[in-house]
Amino acid sequence: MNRKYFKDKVMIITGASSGIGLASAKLFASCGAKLALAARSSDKLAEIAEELSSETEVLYVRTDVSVEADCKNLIDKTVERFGRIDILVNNAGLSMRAMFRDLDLSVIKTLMDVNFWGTVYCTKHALPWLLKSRGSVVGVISIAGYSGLPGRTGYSSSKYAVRGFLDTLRIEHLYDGLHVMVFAPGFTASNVRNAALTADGSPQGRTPRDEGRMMTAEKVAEYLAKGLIRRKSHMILTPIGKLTVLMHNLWPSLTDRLEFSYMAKEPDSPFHK
Ligand code: NJP
Repeated sequence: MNRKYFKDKVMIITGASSGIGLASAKLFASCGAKLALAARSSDKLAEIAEELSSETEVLYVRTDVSVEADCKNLIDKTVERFGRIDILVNNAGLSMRAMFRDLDLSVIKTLMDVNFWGTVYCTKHALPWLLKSRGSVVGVISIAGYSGLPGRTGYSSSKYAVRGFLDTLRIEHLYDGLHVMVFAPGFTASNVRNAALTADGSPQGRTPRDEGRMMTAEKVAEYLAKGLIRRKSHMILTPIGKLTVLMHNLWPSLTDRLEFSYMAKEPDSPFHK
């Protein structure tokens, strides 16, 4: 990987307090990027910024991406500090686990607010700066943004929506030098399943899957770096993720049946409640 590519680039990472965002912050700090880190947990961000400040310049901004004013503030503070923006990684995200029939609709609203609107707000306010720098905007979506994931209606909808938004933005700016990447990790070990909302909107508080068998967040961050350097439009990670997307496109009905049986076998599956 050409680590020099990131030297002195000004990079915003949302959801930088944990998982993929945190691993990315560490990787890009080691490459010399100037970082603006965002999340709601400002205490965690303060610790991370302190740790990374031996390697690079780091700003952290407490941000709830579901609040437009917070996203605007994040962009304003970044420009105030660094004078430009080269890369925006819309990574902050929230998942869920429940059947739609049992679901309080506020859960879907919350997921759309964080995953979709959070990406739209940050992108809207950063766009003039990204156009100026001919920079990159990334949306971290999911395989569930290509193929419906049962028990995750709100999650799949929000990630499909981000894909539609960014794929369209890319075409609008095809000849303006803007790089737009839709980035879909597969199952990655992180806090996402602990934080996932259940039918009534309370966090699940545990993971039903074996996190030890998943891709690491550090590996995902490496792929993110490669995608940025090559200015790729789409990246889909993990063999099962690639296979799912391919099969969904070629044999959608068969893939529905396979997904049903795969997810029905998940421990404590909401299918059986
Ligand atoms: O999850 P986790 P990941 N405003 O829970 C932040 C996608 N993905 O690293 O606010 C601002 O460790 C939260 O910070 P805090 C996934 O959908 C994952 O796995 O302090 N920030 C934390 O930093 C998501 O888009 C897998 O609680 C908010 C971060 O988001 C991205 O990868 C598979 C926020 C979540 O860190 C990173 O998730 C896949 C808000 N309102 C896609 N709400 C996977 N892990 O298997 C949350 O395909 N955050």
